Amino acid sequence: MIVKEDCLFCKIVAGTIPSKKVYEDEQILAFHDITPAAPVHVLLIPKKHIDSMNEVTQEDLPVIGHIHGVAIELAKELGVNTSGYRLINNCGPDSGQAVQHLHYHLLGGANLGALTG
Ligand code: D5M
Repeated sequence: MIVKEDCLFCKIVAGTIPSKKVYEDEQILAFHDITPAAPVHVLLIPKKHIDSMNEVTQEDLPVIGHIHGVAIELAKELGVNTSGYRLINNCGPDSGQAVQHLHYHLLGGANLGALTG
């Protein structure tokens, strides 16, 4: 497993920084965001350290698909599948990516507004 020593989310994966886990398996972890932007705000990450979407390789694509599948299941479990939700990845400076470990935000539980227009 690729781990980056000074990475916040690698420390969450290792358990040296606590998190409120909602899902975990060998490949991925999902936990509540510490500064929720919506009533439901969960982060889904690969356990393998990947800096951002830009560093995703062909061999990482199955885990990206797996994250997507688990996000669909968590949306059901957290009761937002019918009301609606958003799955977001921030990549790079213009997106506001603050943590350099690939992650997806699952947001719901309120009207999130239009992303554009
Ligand atoms: O989003 C990074 C997200 O990471 C941001 O919404 C806060 C969240 N965050 C930061 N530290 C923690 C800890 N310790 N637990 C849970 N969530 C955390 P970005 O897309 O990089 O802007």
